[in-house]
Amino acid sequence: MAQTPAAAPTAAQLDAVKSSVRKLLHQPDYDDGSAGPVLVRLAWHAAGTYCAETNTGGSNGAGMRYEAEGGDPANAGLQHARAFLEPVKAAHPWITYADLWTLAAVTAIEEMGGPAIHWAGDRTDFTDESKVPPRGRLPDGAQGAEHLRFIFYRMGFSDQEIVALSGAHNLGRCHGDRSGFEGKWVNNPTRFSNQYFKLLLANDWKKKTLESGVEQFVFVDEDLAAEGEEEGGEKAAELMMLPTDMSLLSDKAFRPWVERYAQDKDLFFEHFAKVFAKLLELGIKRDANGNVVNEENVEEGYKS
Ligand code: ZEM
Repeated sequence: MAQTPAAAPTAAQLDAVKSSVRKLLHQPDYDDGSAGPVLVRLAWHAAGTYCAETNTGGSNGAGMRYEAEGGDPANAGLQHARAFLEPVKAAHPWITYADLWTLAAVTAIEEMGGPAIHWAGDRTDFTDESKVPPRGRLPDGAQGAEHLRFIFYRMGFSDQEIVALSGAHNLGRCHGDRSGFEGKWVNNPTRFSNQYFKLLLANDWKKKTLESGVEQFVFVDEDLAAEGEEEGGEKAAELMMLPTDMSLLSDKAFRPWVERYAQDKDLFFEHFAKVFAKLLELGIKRDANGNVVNEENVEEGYKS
């Protein structure tokens, strides 16, 4: 049986969930002090399995609760995001995990200074592993533009949308024990901005091979390095880019969007809000009232 709450939630119930999410964002002992970035990544990886051709994967189901999806090496570290949200789920048991994960991401982005993002609910949770999408559908940061198109065209995104979505790397960091890559893209990784695009263009990124053999691109901010010398300054001042991030610079169709988003924060916010809302709707089919239509990849929904 699907988890079927008795009725569609009221606006007040949704506000209560958002308020609970806001309260847990401040995490002084975790990473850069915020649960926000990893919550955003959780929603992205939940949705980013979508395949338009087969209409499989997508933000419905919350399949990462199961080993088949949650244990995918591509999802390493996202158990922290799920654990942060457990008390919210306990306090608001009516909401499905699939709705909670996506709502938490838009709440976090807004709270970190980003744009308001349209969100609609009514997602349902899988009750077993049978509908979990196959592994291997998420992007590999070690690759380039061709790979990005292969992955994101499968979901139905355009070149412009790929660049806008990549701007999420304003947030958070890479963890050696999760992805193999190390470090953050921007100096203030808990503040949503277009800094990622500015840094991509402004700096002379140099290839660096980590001890593990993983290759990424780095830039050392000399001023910050001098300031922080006593506390191991060089590392604190080092920013990074993935090979896929660098491909946005070298690709003829991607680069103009990097330039526009670097110059125009408002345009980036507008485009990001639109494309992130689209991401969260992948795999969700709605009727004229906005209610989810039950399909193969969907459990029975709210009874409204
Ligand atoms: Zn990310 N991402 N991502 N991304 N991502 C990481 C971290 C974060 C790629 C990727 O390989 C990686 C999008 C697109 C792409 C976030 C959001 C979004 C990390 C580091 C890697 C390796 C993971 C770790 O070690 O913890 C690739 C190749 C992408 C293709 C373009 C999109 C789209 C995103 C949202 C819209 C966020 C917020 C993080 C930071 C997570 C954290 O824990 O701090």
